[in-house]
Amino acid sequence: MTIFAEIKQATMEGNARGVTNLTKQALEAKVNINDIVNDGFISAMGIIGEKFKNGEIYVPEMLIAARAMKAGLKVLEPLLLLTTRDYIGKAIIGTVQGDLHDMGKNLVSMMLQGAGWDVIDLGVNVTPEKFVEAVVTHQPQIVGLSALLTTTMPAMKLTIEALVKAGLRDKVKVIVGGAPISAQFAEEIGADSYASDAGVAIEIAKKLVS
Ligand code: B1M
Repeated sequence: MTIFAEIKQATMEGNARGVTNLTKQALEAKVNINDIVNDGFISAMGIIGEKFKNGEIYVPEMLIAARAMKAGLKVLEPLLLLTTRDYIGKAIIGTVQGDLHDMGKNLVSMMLQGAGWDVIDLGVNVTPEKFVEAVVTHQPQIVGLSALLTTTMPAMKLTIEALVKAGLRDKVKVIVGGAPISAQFAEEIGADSYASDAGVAIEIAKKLVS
């Protein structure tokens, strides 16, 4: 079994200690961090999501797997946050109202910081009003919205509408992302861009302000 397969297995089993140790081992072996994230954590979450959909596991198992992934991300965090580039700008990020999924958002947040952004992370279940308030307070160039549920996708639209209503829409670039989101949906709701993953979000954020 490769180290990535071992990380994936331990994540699916919700073995946080195992994930921590294996992630440390992988770093010592100088493997690519993106491979740990994609082939280990995200791949595990894909299978967990499928099992949940098929009724093979329930919310507690999904939560335990998520905690194991969090433990692994904690090991990677110092490296992801390590800024190797010059300051680019300020970004606000949050998971939209009604949605509690935060791992993709956290990954985007960490990678933005690592790429030279000052990131204000508003957390999960963020109301449109809270996004507006944060834009007024922090004056970012980028607003990042994350949603993992089809039922919370409309909250992205409501957030953009709240920015329009507050007269702030042309002061920021809005990036949306999350498993159910698409480029077409981004266009429909008036976002500036859609990012399929954290790496793409970093590239797009830079392009949008340059
Ligand atoms: Co939930 N959940 N969940 N869940 N959960 C999904 C999303 C689901 C697809 C599972 C399934 O049925 N197959 C399903 C949604 C179905 C749908 O809407 N079509 C689902 C459901 C139904 C639910 C509940 C309703 C279950 C219930 O209670 N009956 C409930 C809702 C709670 C709520 O939010 N109100 C719920 C709860 C939970 C837990 C709390 C148990 C837990 C979350 C823990 C946490 O986040 N702290 C959880 C988990 C773990 C999942 C799955 C298994 C994994 C999500 C994850 O962390 N992936 C998920 C299945 C799946 O996604 N395959 C599922 C890893 C993460 C790194 O990937 O977030 O996709 P992701 O981020 C990616 C990209 O999407 C992108 O970049 C990242 C990769 O680099 N990205 C962005 C994300 N945000 C971005 C923002 C950007 C740019 C890119 O710019 C700003």
